[in-house]
Amino acid sequence: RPDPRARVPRAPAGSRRVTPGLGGTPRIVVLTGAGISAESGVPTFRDAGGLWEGHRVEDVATPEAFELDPDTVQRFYDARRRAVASVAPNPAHDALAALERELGDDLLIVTQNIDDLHERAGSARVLHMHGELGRVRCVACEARTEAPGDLLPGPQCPTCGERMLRPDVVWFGEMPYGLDEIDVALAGCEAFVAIGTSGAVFPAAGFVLTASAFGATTIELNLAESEITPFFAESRLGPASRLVPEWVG
Ligand code: BV8
Repeated sequence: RPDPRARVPRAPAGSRRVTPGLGGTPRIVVLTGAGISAESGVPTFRDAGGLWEGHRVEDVATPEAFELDPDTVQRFYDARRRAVASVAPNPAHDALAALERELGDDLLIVTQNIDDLHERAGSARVLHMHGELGRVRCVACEARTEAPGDLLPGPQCPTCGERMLRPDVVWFGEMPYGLDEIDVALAGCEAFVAIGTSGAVFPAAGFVLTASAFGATTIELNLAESEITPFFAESRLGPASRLVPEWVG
């Protein structure tokens, strides 16, 4: 397992880098993972034993898999898109939306999840670093648009008309979205809170070390100990639907 410390830029003691011109950075950065959606009925990667519809995520969530067997990958994401449409946000999503109504831009939610449960709970400032099930990207013209429904039948790109749409999600080996904005937020925040993530996937797994290197306090809310529990100042164990409303207070 890679040591996350190996990937974290060392912050000079006492430095708090804030890029000028980006205005105020959020006071609180929340990182959510599959665990925050578990009680809504969206299976997590780890609890499903890493298997989705009988596939290992690493075997279908890669550009190579899409190259080799696009129909299986499209079917995998069409099934997940339909499943997410039939579930609802839980009290953990609702509590974060209430917190945003109170804090506004002082709160940034960075989510690894590709579902839209934060938005459906009312959160507006959500950075989907691994993309979104509800959006597609055209392989021909790179346009990113709303998903027109299932991709297996091969619908046309609304921008260029080509029938080369793929899910707008970040696969293993692809560059996550928003890393510059996340980097600035981690350097300037006062608190970093991770909710329902195993810390198994990078670069998200290293965010706690960056935030604490810049002096933020760090809290983990998780059902069980994770790979990154040791790097948090505080770790609270329990279901997100109870821990998050308690933390928001
Ligand atoms: C990249 C979208 C280059 C698709 C996803 C060594 C070092 C560094 C990197 C690597 C390395 N080896 C390989 C890599 C690269 C790789 C990686 O990290 N691989 C892993 C397997 C080692 N990373 C990448 O490829 C990333 N890109 O590195 O680009 C780069 C380099 C440097 C800097 C920048 C870029 C891209 C990774 C994105 C992959 N796409 N999703 C899709 O969803 O289909 S990742 C996918 O898996 C999810 O999005 C999520 O991020 C991850 C699963 O993690 P979790 O969300 O944490 O979910 P999990 O099931 O694991 O855990 C659930 C947790 O919830 C548990 O802790 C459980 O206890 C808890 N829980 C359960 N129920 C509850 C609960 N908690 C509270 N309440 C409950 N009720």
